[in-house]
Amino acid sequence: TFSGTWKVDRNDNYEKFMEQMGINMVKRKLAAHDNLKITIEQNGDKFHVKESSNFRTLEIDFTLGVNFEYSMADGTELSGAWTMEGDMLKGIFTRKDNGKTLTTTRIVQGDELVQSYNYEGVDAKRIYKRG
Ligand code: MYR
Repeated sequence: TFSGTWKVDRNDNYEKFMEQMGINMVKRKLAAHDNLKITIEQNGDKFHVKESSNFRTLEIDFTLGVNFEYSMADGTELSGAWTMEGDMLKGIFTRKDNGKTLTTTRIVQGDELVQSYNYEGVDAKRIYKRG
């Protein structure tokens, strides 16, 4: 289950990913140490996510398979949906500014939540621990 509070512990290739996303160096440096914390509440196919970081706090509601809008911390707007594939959450989002696709997955592995990202050929991960 994804429910619970998760604090980012480490990143893998996240700066390269942000660079591919077009995020400038100053923002990348800040974002690499954003102290991101997410609290996930899952009820069937409905999710409530509280996100907090050095940049902001926000709450997101979504239903599996149903499109919703999400603004990244730098203001880039995405539209897309999460679906469940086995034990994995899979998100396919489209950037509103350029139409390009960002894919992301979440899976619980042991006591960690692993979120992977792909954008235009660059893969990254953020790994969270329960907190
Ligand atoms: C959620 O489930 O937490 C809300 C929806 C998340 C949408 C997709 C996340 C992509 C975030 C990309 C951040 C990349 C920064 C370069």
